[in-house]
Amino acid sequence: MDTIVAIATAPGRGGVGIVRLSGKQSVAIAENICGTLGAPRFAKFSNFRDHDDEIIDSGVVLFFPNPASFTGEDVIELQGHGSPLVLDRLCQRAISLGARMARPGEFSERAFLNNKMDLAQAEAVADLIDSSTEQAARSAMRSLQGVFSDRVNDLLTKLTELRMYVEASIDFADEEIDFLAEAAVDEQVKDLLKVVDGITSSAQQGRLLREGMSVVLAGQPNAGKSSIHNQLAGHDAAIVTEVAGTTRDVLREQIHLGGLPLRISDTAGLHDSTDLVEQEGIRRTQNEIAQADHILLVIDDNAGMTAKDEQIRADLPQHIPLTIIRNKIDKQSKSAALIEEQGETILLLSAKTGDGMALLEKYLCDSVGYHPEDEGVFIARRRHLDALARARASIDSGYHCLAGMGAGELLAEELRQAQLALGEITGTFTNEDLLDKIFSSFCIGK
Ligand SMILES: Nc1nc2c(ncn2[C@@H]2O[C@H](COP(=O)(O)OP(=O)(O)O)[C@@H](O)[C@H]2O)c(=O)[nH]1
Ligand SMILES: [Mg+2]
Repeated sequence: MDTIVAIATAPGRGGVGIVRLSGKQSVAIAENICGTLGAPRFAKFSNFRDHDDEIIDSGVVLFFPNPASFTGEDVIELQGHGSPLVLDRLCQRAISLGARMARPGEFSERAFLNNKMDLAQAEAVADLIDSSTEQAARSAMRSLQGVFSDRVNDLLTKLTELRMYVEASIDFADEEIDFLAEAAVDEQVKDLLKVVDGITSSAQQGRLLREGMSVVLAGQPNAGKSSIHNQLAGHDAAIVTEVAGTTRDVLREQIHLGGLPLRISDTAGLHDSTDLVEQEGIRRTQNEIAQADHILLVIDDNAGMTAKDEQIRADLPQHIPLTIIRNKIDKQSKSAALIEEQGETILLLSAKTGDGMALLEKYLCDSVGYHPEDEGVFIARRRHLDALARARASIDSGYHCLAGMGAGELLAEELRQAQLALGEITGTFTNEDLLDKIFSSFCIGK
């Protein structure tokens, strides 16, 4: 394995900047730059020198001998001043001494390969760094500490025990006693399903915390889209006037609802415009809508659902969940409400008075199944949920093999498939492609 080097601190200027080295040659390279190193894990003040002895920077050098380091290899940290130029020079110096530039996520990948953490934990490091709400950061920390992995591993243990029992029973198939029926195996399989469902529901919350949802406000000019946008954002982000066609650019705000990251986009009103600028705004609106998780179609409650509104709705992508907002209820002194009509959700509110905004916020959380009060949620990704779903499908079909035909062999095979799927979460079973895909999405230096 090569010795790798990268700037570990965020790009840009800062009080302190850190260059990190990992690998067999780290110590030799660091000694070349700093002179003698201090005791392991003790800070030592040093000058960082170039090949001609010129001082590049001065700061603290730290040595973490293997295996007690982040990567499990010899790790050196050079903590200097946070100047991108100085940090670059230090990296170049390390490279001239035999290191090579680290690939994105390579430090974390080595930590995984050296069993310092499992795959879900390595991913949690990236998610902790990227988290956009306090709740997301907390749940990333829980995954990092192994809460998610422990639950998956407990399930794996149960699965393995049951599979061993089932396989042993198959070998004794000729005996008088039917072992598969004896030990209430079907009860145990059902129990496994319950455990998978429990983990899945926590993981779903975790994925929501990580990815959030994007909501786009669409509708006719003057329906009150920008007013609702501003209410959600909590400040006057968009210009509101009674002039139709005020909003042309797509305006995006990142907010959160009880920890759920929410990207809201205010857009140009949809209608036939001859104005060149507005036409471009409408084109951009359509792009924005196509990428949304949820569309809020805003209409004027006083005018009701007009033919134009119907036309707009018909033109929207049908696969994206849509909710109708009947705005401006203050004009007729109506109260805010959430109603279901012919399988459609309609929200009555007033962006002017703010009446019904809390209802909208709660509704958005509910619509994706987010429960802000959930304790113990751990961060999770789409690929984890996918693995959980495959594990569940295998266990479920194993259950039917047993219940329907008493087919122990098939149950054992399905349990094995479930084990493989679950193993992908923690990285017990992975392939190089998956690892590449995961770690290459990390930043350099991570
Ligand atoms: N009475 C009342 N007026 C509103 C409400 N929401 C927006 N308006 C007014 O409707 C006009 C258009 O609002 P705006 O948010 O710019 O609509 P947009 O074109 O859809 O973005 C402005 O004059 C707003 O003050 C509401 O809930 N009640
Ligand atoms: Mg507007």
